[in-house]
Amino acid sequence: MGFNKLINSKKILSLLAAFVLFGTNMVMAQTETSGSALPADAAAKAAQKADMWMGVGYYTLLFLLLCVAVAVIGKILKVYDLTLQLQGKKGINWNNVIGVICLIFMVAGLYGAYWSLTVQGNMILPESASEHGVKIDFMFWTTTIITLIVFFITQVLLFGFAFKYRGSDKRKGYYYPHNNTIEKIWTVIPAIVLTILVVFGFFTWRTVTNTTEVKGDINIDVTGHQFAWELRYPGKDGKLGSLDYRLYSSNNILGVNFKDKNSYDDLKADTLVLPVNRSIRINIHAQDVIHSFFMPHFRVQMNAVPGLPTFFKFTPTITTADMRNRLDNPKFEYTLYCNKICGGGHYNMQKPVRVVTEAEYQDWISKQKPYLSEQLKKELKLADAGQQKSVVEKRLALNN
Ligand SMILES: [Cu+2]
Repeated sequence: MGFNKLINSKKILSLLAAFVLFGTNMVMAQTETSGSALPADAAAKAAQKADMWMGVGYYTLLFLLLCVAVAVIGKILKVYDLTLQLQGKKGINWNNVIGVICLIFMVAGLYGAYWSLTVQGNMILPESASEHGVKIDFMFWTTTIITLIVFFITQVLLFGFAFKYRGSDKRKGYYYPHNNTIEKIWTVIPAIVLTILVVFGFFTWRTVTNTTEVKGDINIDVTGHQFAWELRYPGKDGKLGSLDYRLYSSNNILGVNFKDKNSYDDLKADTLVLPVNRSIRINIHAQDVIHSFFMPHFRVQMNAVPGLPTFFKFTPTITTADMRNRLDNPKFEYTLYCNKICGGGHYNMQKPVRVVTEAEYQDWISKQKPYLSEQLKKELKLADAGQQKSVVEKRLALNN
């Protein structure tokens, strides 16, 4: 192969592209670590990230090396085969070689699948901590078991047949191009199974999301922006004031509309605290790009779309303390994540979630600060905080 031909080869070019890509990633990871002003925590995180990319690069190179080794062994066998033939001996039986490789591949592949299921399967989420999550888990396991059975049968048939009916001088291949009955069977059966799974999923999703407003619902507003979640709880009236993005300011980052008197006692919170066994309605907003409200332990996920408020209703069933006991992990915390890759700080868009008893919840909520802060009152040209509520209300109305 001439040099020009080598350079023109698509394989060589894609290999080079892969090297360049990994090289850039490693360099980027390293420049991030080299920042000296980073706090210890961030530096540790950056180092971890660099390690991860080094790991990816290492395994990719190892894989490429393995490919080269296999190719070299193949060439050596080919030369050996040709030498045998030159000496007038019977060459290597390639049908047997390929047949055995198929069997090895099947055993190694099935073991790989088993390993993945047992080792990585251990990292799966614990039991659902919400009422509807049990239904979603049931659907998940039904799909997993059906696909596992199909996977096992098809892989064994595929590689087993390739081995059993490998080329041989003793028999001749039977030309069998088409059979309508077989075509019908392998079209109709998967179609029925998939339809059942899809309809099952459709009805499960319907029962999860087709909810009506109930009086006892706890309404919580969650707003996503790059890169944090903001929480707003209703005050004693149990109602949240409306939002208007045009009212946004540095002191009113949610753009709460203070013309709406329901907003006066709204509360600000740092942690999403939920009372157990109560129906929770999360109203989901976004201020810049699409985020996604994701609480995997509760099997809750809903996109946060700018200009289009969404909501998710669910009932948490296991308190944080209870879950810690069940998992035998005193440090366990439920977490709220963003599940849309919304920008550079996406990975850090998290909030702790605590599920507590009703009494603990009442105690916690009584300690939360009002959203209508002193600065905000000044900004809205309101009188001192000591004023009577009725006066505040009048002035609010005037100033809006
Ligand atoms: Cu996000």
